[in-house]
Amino acid sequence: MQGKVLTLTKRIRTTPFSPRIEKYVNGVTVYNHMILPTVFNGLEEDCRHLKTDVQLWDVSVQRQVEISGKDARKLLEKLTPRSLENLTSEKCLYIPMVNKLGGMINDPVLLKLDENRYWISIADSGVLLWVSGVASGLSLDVSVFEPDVFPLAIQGPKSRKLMEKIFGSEIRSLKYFDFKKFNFGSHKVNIARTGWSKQGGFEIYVEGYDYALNLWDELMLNGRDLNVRPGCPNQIERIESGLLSYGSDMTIDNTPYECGLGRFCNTNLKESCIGAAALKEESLRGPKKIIRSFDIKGPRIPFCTNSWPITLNGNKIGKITSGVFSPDFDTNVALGMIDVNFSTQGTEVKIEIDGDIRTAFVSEKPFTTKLTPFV
Ligand code: THG
Repeated sequence: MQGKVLTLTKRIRTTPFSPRIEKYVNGVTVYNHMILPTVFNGLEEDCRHLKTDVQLWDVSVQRQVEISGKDARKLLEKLTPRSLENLTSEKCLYIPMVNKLGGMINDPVLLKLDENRYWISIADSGVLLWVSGVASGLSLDVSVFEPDVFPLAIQGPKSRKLMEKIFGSEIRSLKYFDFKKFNFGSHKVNIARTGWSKQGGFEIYVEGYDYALNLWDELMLNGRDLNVRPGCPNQIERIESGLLSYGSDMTIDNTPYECGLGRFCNTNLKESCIGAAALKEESLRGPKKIIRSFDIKGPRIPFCTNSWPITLNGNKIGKITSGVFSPDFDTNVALGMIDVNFSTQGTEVKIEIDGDIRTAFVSEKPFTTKLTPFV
């Protein structure tokens, strides 16, 4: 279906920033029933620019599911195996959410707005229905809904300089995974030091349509000398960095341990969260398969839209779930799920790409370059 036109309907939502990016965007996908740009000037050029300058990303697709009310905290404790003990207001927390079998429901970022009010900033799956269902089943006193919030990510080594121009020097004291309210004119906006790249950056939780375009324009204007451009999560950069994509690299059939997210599961302490028993068992037994990075040798691979078998001596031992050519590492970088028995650093395997057999090597670490620090 490559190259076909995607018919827009009411079910595929645009965002407040759509009018500003329409002209520049060269590819889009659908994520949480909403448009997400995937390419501007080509994946490789977008990646180079992200690593050297600063980009504005319309990541409105990172929908917020708000949980508010007297039992909000109680519900959250059920929803994630991660300990929320040290969660304070103005802190973001990456929280796996699982079902009773320990299967991943989603891997959102949690924000505590106040004691009885939380946002979960979700990846692509039906969290609103899941959370509403759990709340109803437990007869909890909460409301669960998707507020009109549209995250705008400012990513890249020059992102801090750009943010400082608009929000003042206080932005410099914001630590990784913290958030805080800043003024934009008469508006108060939540800004976090987060984002789906490893190049450094921020996410602005834009509320409603009122000031969205004005904020976009201010960022573009103030970023002229920093070579700011519209951008989007970049497949090359995120695969190199080992950032996992729910629905691609992991699904409801995978546990957090299989996804390398075991460090976010405190199942010894949390016996009452959904999936606790299954996760505890898995933590003792150890997962049978695990996500790893891969270096796939040979010429440039095609873009991985489905998955490619990983084999050893003709036996299937896993699958590649995302892969792309990386100009910086001058090789094909990939993520995939592999039998733990063959998951150690440097293990040689074969990958079948549409009938073509390639040699690949397992890597226990992401592909990391020396990052350009914030300017
Ligand atoms: N930001 C916000 N919402 C999001 C994403 C985001 N929703 C969708 C998706 N991304 C959720 N998934 C992730 C996956 C990885 C990270 C954040 C959200 C991430 N991981 C870091 C890492 O892997 O190095 C840090 C994890 C940690 O140690 O806490 O940032 O990007 N708002």
